[in-house]
Amino acid sequence: MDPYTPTPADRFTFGLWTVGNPGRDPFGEPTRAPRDPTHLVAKLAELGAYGVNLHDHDLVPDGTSAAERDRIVATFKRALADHGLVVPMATTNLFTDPVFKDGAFTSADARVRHYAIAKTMRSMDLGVELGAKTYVFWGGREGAEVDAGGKLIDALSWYRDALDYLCDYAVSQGFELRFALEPKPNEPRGHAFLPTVGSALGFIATLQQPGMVGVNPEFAHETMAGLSFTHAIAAAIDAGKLFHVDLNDQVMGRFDQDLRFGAENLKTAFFTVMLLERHYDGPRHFDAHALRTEDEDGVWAFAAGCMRTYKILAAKAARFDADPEIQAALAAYRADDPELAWPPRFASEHAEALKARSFDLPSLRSRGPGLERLDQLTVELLLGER
Ligand code: GLT
Ligand code: MN
Ligand code: MN
Repeated sequence: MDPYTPTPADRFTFGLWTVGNPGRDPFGEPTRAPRDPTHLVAKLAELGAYGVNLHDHDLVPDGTSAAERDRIVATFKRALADHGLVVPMATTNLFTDPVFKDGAFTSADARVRHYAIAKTMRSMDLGVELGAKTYVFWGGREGAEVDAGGKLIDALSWYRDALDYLCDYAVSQGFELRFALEPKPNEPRGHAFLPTVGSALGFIATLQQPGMVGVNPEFAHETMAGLSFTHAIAAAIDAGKLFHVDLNDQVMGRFDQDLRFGAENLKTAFFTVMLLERHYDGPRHFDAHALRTEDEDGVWAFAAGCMRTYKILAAKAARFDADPEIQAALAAYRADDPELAWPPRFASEHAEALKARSFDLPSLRSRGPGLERLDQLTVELLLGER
């Protein structure tokens, strides 16, 4: 069998909104017909995916009666069971309904803030009913264009109050849910609140139950902010907060493109996969969609491509670890000194001795660490020459 054919053991997931994306953009009508969630489940299973994620409104349109909701959910559950797919993550659509035009948890209107919390609780109930263990918060409309509204500080505290409330709700229901905040710098708002992984990590520490809350970094979003996605997930891993991940691709400085994973920044994708393979055991979620030019065949080529590229890069990462020349270059780069134990343990005598120590600065200044060669070896490995 082709070693790059995905299987559920790879834990690849897609959102209903990703493979179901009809190709609408702000300037043009949809280019593809809407597809039934049960059809998407069957196709994803056929391609070797592990699971499917959803917003409340991807499955149950807002305003659906309780009886109709139960019928839709039962049909969806049957499709999941028939095709062996799970729902590891769920989230709330707090951005499409015009009621959220100036924010959901951060709306200046307290009635909207309460409605957003109510909608989220109903959506959490649905997600948990379907088996979700991670609950994502992408604050699509949490932001501003007009700072004369004066809500910058209030908005953060309203956001905090809402998350604290929802943590309490999850605990009160006995839900085994972890929350994952998904940052984005802008779009659809001019300026989004919690624009980057770093800002979300700082904010989480201010919550009442910080242990329940982590991040869901998205490749495209950090890239839009001009930041490195690999560096962002490294920071999340270091903080013990990488609860979920949204893989896709993006040209820096553009609108949110949500391109096929690996379509644009292959090297960043490679180092991302390397970090994930070493430090992350959750689902690999592709939050991307086929280009608007594509028909349904293009959608499935896109989905298969995301997973296949991930697996190829994972195999390359294993090769990187096994390549003697690369490993020798790495060992040469990371210099140690037997006289200098790391981490240094503070003691007054140690500090005095360290201040008094003489370092061979001319040789440290002139040492070439070999990064050009190491990088070239990496490029050749990615190009299939090693
Ligand atoms: C929306 C957004 C994504 C979020 C999804 C979850 S919805 O498509 O562009 O980045 O992850 O709300
Ligand atoms: Mn995106
Ligand atoms: Mn996303």
